[in-house]
Amino acid sequence: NNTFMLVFNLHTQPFKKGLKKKKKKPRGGVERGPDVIRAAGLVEKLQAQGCAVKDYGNLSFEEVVPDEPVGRAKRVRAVGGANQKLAEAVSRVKRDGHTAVMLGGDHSLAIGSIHGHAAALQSPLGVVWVDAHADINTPLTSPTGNLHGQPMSYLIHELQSKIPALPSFSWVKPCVAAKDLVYIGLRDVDPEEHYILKLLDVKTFSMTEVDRLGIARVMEETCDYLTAKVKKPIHLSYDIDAIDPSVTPATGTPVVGGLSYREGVYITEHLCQTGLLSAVDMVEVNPARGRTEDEVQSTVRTAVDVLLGCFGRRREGNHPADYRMPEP
Ligand code: B3U
Ligand code: MN
Ligand code: MN
Repeated sequence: NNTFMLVFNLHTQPFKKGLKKKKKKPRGGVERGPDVIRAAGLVEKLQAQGCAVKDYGNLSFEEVVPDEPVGRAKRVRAVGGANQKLAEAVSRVKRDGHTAVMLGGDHSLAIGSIHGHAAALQSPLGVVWVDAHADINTPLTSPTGNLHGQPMSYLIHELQSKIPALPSFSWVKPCVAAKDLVYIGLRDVDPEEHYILKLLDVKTFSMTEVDRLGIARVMEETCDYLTAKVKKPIHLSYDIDAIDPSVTPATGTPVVGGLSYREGVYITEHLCQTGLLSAVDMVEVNPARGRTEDEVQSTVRTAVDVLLGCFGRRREGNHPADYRMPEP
């Protein structure tokens, strides 16, 4: 049960000046996610449940100046270069046979994370994308130009003819088939993204399906769908904004009507039991977006619990396999 942890603290949106001014104490942006998740005891808690953990620390990235928008796409060179570095690191961890955990940072890190994961495997990958958003805009459909709304578009084979050449992105090769992707938690999808999802017949469990089927059925169907032919290793890309903002408010783009804490954790308990979980991203925890310390703590604690669920924690209780009762 080896957990090897990688951290990626890239943020694609510059820290907003207006936000900074309003706050008495600026607390940093989404790049501080990994450190607050560590401070909440992630490593120690994983070790306590029997995982061997190596914290690789924060990957460091050079600021690219200038990094002028390409069309509407922002911070392309910085994000491209940083993801190339991340992909190589993830590949190494996977080739050594470990499970990789990537802490964000924003969801653009999935480009390097999934790319590196796929490169290390000789077989195809299944991707479970848990998010309020589909993050499948191409640079040309994106209404915002934010790369964290686009990562899946770079990775899907079927979209390649729609992706323009971007500086620092030439290393990115599509590595996921549309049929090997499942979304859970969607409720804020752009019209262009909805078109793409329908065009490619991507499997989606929006909040409507979570309401209709219940999370247990959603997870059964997700795993049946991904493993119907062959048991593929699973990459879980978990955006904390999939969970309802009443539970995880400290995130960049909260959307009402999300997963409950219990549904959010159930997803990981179920995936863990398949034995196929091969890499996990935990992204978009942004301590600066919590209005109170309680909001930050609730968000961070939930992110930690989601990750613990990925590595064997069960709510029924847990005990080590070698536990022996004390004899009188
Ligand atoms: N779909 C919009 C909004 C968005 C996506 N992901 C987040 N926000 N976090 C976009 O920018 O592509
Ligand atoms: Mn996302
Ligand atoms: Mn999101």
